Amino acid sequence: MKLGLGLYRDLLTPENLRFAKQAGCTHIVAHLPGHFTRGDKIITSDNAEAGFGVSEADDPIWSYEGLADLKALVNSEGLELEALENFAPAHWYDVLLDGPQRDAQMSHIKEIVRTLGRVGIPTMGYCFTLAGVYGRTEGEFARGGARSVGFTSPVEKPIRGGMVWNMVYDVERFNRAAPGDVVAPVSSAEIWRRLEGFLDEMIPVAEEAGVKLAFHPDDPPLPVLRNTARLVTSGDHFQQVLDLKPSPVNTVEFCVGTISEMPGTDVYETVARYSRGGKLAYVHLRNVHGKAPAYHETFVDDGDTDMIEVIRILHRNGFDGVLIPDHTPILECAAPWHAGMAHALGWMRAVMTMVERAQ
Ligand SMILES: [Mn+2]
Repeated sequence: MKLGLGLYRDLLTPENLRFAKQAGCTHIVAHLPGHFTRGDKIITSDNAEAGFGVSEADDPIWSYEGLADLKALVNSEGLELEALENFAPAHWYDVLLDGPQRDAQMSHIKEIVRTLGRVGIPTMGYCFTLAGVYGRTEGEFARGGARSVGFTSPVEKPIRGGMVWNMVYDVERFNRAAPGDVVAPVSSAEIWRRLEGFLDEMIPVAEEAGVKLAFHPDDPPLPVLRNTARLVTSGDHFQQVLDLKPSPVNTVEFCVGTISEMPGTDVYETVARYSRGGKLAYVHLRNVHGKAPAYHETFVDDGDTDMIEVIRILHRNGFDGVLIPDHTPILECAAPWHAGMAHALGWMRAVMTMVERAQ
């Protein structure tokens, strides 16, 4: 197993790459859409009306040159670029919403996947969701009053026009805010139909490009959020995604935190089932206390799930991919995000080594 760090767009700097290397990482996952940092603060929750902010379509980092430069930067610090995490909502909002620009946007994101293949980035993570990571609050929820994010049945307003995936893709339309301009309710059958259409077109492109498409489950894992149905909200649902379009490149971005939030799902059985099948592209390790619709995020060693057992199962089943911390509570000090990540990375490195030596 390999240790990685996920870095948001604004954190992809030589200094942060060296931080990852120094903390024992060998791999990087780059989360490109949006600016999840503001100055030295990481945006961990989305209490603002506009969610995680504006999604930009024309960021040059998505070009061949942009991604080749990014890979070269990561490599120059002695690390591998394992995956990109998430298309920008501005690239594919009408794929998610089944809108008039769907086909043009499919062509664009197919081109992005081909570019990953040309540059040599093995994995494209994606999250096929309309409401996205909506409704979390931030508070002193973790051990010792450390700040983390939580979810406790927030008021669910319909999604305003110009928004999807909890980001704004059309600022003008979003600001105009005509009362009836909202995303109409979407049924479970309809969102599965849209995913199937996406996979039918995208999997052959990914196969040809040699890029794994990795599906992230819905976080929070509620069957419906903001009137829109969601796809993978229990451990059984991953298999439905894999069965829609069987292929070596139809894989899972396995978020143990989200799985821990799923009511009625056995985390260890779910980890065992999917890691046995070799369908995990990479793993998000994160712990929580509680289940949807009421939970909060904890330090990796301090939630409801025994993450040592999770790592043991992954190892026993031959998982040899990358584990990243996902998000963590922040530590009260001069470098809150870095300290939170260093704590998680050190803990993970130790457990991975322990489990691998125990054989
Ligand atoms: Mn995750």
